Order: sequence, then structure tokens, then C-alpha cells
Amino acid sequence: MPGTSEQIARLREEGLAALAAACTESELLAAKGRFFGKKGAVSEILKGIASLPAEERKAVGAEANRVRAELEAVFDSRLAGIREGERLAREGRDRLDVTLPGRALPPGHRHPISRTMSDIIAVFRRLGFSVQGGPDVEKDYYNFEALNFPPEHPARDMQDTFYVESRDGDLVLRTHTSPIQIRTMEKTRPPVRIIAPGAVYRSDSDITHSPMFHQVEGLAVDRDITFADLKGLLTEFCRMTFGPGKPLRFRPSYFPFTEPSAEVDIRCVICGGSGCRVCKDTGWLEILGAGMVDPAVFGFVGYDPEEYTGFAFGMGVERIAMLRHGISDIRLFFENDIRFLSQF
Ligand code: 2NL
Repeated sequence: MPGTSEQIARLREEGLAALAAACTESELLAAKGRFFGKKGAVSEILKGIASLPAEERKAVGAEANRVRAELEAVFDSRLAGIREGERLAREGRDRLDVTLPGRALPPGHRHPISRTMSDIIAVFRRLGFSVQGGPDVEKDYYNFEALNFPPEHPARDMQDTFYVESRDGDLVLRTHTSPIQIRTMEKTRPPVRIIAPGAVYRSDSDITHSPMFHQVEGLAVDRDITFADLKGLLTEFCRMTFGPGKPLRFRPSYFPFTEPSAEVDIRCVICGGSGCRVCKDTGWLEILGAGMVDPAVFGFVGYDPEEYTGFAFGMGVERIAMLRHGISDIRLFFENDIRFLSQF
């Protein structure tokens, strides 16, 4: 075939130009296809060699192979070059500037309920009480029966208590932390001086009630414990929690597990007694319930009520936190809106 050498030379020029002109990997691959593909220019020339006279075939064939090898080598180095260029561009774009200042993590802090709980616990620790815990899912016996609730007491109503289905039946989400105290008295002999903090559950939800809230209860049992000891302790607790100079008021009340029982008010922390929205113009805020442990409760845990007396008390942590901070809606504590929580 005449002119095959010239064809090869032209192919070489065009191939080199096309490889040089390709700027991206895909353009380079397209150029490779045009020259080396099954229907590419190199294949066409190699096919033509078969029909050359024998004396030319060898030299032209060698020339064609040399050009193909050269174009392949150029292709390889162009490919490496383009990839390196893309890598450098990417590194330029994504470069890490180690001199930039670090991004500060916004400092978190404890939830106001958690803090109020810790503060209450700290006060009672200083007054000689140790801390006990217990299960959130309780037996009816520990939550109600051993606390002298009669079988038909309204607190046991399905509408007030969360019942938990179980094979052995009779499980509830504890409605107060008193079961902790019953369990402690079952295992230990007097003297007992404990507090029982924790989450409790009641089927109730509005501006002042949440289905889950927190309580701290306390219990002291020994020989000769009197109501005067209870008054002294709670007076000291209020002084340490709400500050000095706030009078306390004990009002007669009723609980199945204490006799006598009282509800305790402090002078309104908002208005100082002159009357405001928070104290509903009474000048007083109810902060806890308390009383002398009912002898029937001692009967359940095997304490001799002729030998021992005791007092107990219970308070809602959310209520204390609301009074401290002047918050009127309990649900704010559980919505986890950072605009609310970051104020504490
Ligand atoms: C309230 C009132 C109270 C108790 C809790 C108690 C526990 C045992 C025996 C006797 Cl084991 N009493 N606890 C006593 C009086 C009041 O809580 O208003 N809590 C938010």
C-alpha cells in the first residue's frame, strides 16, 4: 500500500496533538479510543499492512508498532499528569489550615432539675442523712401496701398510676420514692437516717403536673424521735435552700403513711409575704409534706412501734425549682428548648 509510511507519520502527529490537547481524564480516554480502539486509526493501519508487498511489510510493521508504543507511553504519562493535576487542585481546595483557631464547643451545663436535686441532697448530707436508691418499676406491695394504702385508695386508680404488664402481675411505675424507704427499713435496723431521691410517675399532665417528675423523700427512725426533730430539720433545710429569715408554717394534713401529718409552707420567695400571683395572694408557698411514721408502716417492716418512732417527709423537686426561679409551667423543664435551659 503506497504512502503507508506517510500515513503512519501523520497518525503519529495527530495522535500526539490529540493527547496533548486533552485536558481532562475523559477527554484523554476519548482520544485514546479514536487511536487505539477496535475501530481506531492504529487498527486500520495494522490491517492495511497485511496487503503490503513482503519486502515493505516488515519495516512498515515495525514502524507502526513503534508509533503505537510511543503513543501509548505518551497516553500513560498524560494520564498520570492529568490525575496529578486534579489531585493538586483538590488539595488546594480542601487544604487544612492548621493555623485557624479551633471551633469552640459551646459549654454545656447541668439541667436545672438535676442541679436542684443535687442541692437538696447536699443539704441533707450535711445534716447527717445518707442517700438510697431503688427501682423505678415497683411491686404494688412496696409502692402502696406497705405504706398503709387501703386496697381501694384513689391513688391506686388506673387514672393516677401507671400499671406495668408482667407475668407475676402487680407491677407499677413508682408514684413516690417511699418504696426505697420501705426496702431500706426491711434490710436494716434503726437508727435510720436516709433520703430517697429519684424519678416518679403519675398519670397526670398539665401546667403544674408532668407524668414523670422527681422527688426527694426523707426518713429518720430511732428511739425518741419527735415532731420537734422534724420541725428543726425542715427549718434548717429551708434556711439552707431558700436563705435565712423565711418563716415556716406547718398545717395539719393527712397521708396514709404518717400520723400526725402536716404540709409545710414557706414565706413566698417572690413577694416576701405581701401577696403576688405565685402565692395566689396568700403570702405562703407549699413546699413539702411530712409527718410521724404511722405505726402500721413499722408493722410491715418488722420495727416495734413501742420501741421506735420516726418522721418522714417528701418534696417535689420540680416544685422547688419552679419556686426558686419563678417558673410557672412545669413542662418547660422537659421540652428541652435550649432557649429556656440556657438561662440556668
Ligand atoms: C409530699 C408528701 C410525704 C412521706 C412522704 C413516708 C415514707 C415512709 C413512711 C412514711 Cl417509708 N412516710 N414519706 C411522708 C409524708 C409526706 O410526701 O407532698 N410529697 C411530695
